[in-house]
Amino acid sequence: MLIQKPADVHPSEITPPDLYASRREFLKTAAGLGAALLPGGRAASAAPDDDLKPTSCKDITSYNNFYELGSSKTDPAEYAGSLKTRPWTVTVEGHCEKPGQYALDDILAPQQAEERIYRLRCVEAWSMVVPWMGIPLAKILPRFQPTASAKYVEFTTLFDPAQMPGQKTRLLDWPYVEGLRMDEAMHPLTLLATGLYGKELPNQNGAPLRLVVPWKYGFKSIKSIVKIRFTEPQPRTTWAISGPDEYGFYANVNPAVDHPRWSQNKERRIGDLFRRDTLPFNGYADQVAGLYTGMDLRRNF
Ligand SMILES: Nc1nc2c(c(=O)[nH]1)N[C@H]1C(S)=C(S)[C@@H](COP(=O)(O)O)O[C@H]1N2
Ligand SMILES: [Mo]
Repeated sequence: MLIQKPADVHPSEITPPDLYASRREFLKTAAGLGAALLPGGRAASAAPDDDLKPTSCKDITSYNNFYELGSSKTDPAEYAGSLKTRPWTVTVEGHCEKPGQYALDDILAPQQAEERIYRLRCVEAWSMVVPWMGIPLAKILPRFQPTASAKYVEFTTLFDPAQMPGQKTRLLDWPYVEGLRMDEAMHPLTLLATGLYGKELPNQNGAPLRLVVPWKYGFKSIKSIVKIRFTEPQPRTTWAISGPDEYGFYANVNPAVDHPRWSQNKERRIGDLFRRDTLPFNGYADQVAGLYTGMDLRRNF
């Protein structure tokens, strides 16, 4: 992944007043969620007050990583129009009792999308706070009745070079594939996002359906998903294929483990001037560290 110059960052725009009110709601939701998940109701972390202040909608939708739509941060917004997100079908395969082709509405129904404010931390050491709309994956996967052999779940992005010009290049090994261990996929923080800032997901952010795993580097949050496959072996994921020493399967945000070419100790929040400390598990340690008890997270990076 290329590191971008500060000049590529758009100045933050002022939040319109109608969004300001819903922002307060988002904050309440996020705070409530965190508290609900903590044993003994402890405070989440010593993070600064503005730590979950949403990044401007303009920055979230114009500073993107979506290599299928080009490798610069502004390409995805520019080429988003060629992607057709309706009708949309998701194929469910592998170790489950209910494989098949599901229409998008069928995958989502009867669940109602909820608002969740999550930090997004890119391995390139920038970050954002996104008010997502989405449905916890844990409310969707059980419908397919995964069997005992389903140890992992693999996700695949649409492959269609006519709609996704980046796929005419060899930039990555297309289609983009990501995966989670079953317990990570079923964790209550893991979201299938369908929108942001209270609106339908813009194409550049991964419409119509993208994964959001807030304690992992952004590349785990795969966009425009067309396939969900339950597997026994650990899936081979796109960035791990492209650079096995740089992008591991686990990809947990870990300030103690440097990327081979730069430190992961600090990050620049898009819209901020100064860098801030990166938090272990991107600030979600209280909720997710238990998933990795007994694992060496320097080896399983
Ligand atoms: N299919 C697909 N999904 C993807 C990517 C990609 O290139 N292709 N980039 C990933 C990376 S590296 C990041 S940081 C996030 C960026 O999400 P955003 O553009 O919504 O901020 O998307 C992730 N999901
Ligand atoms: Mo990223």
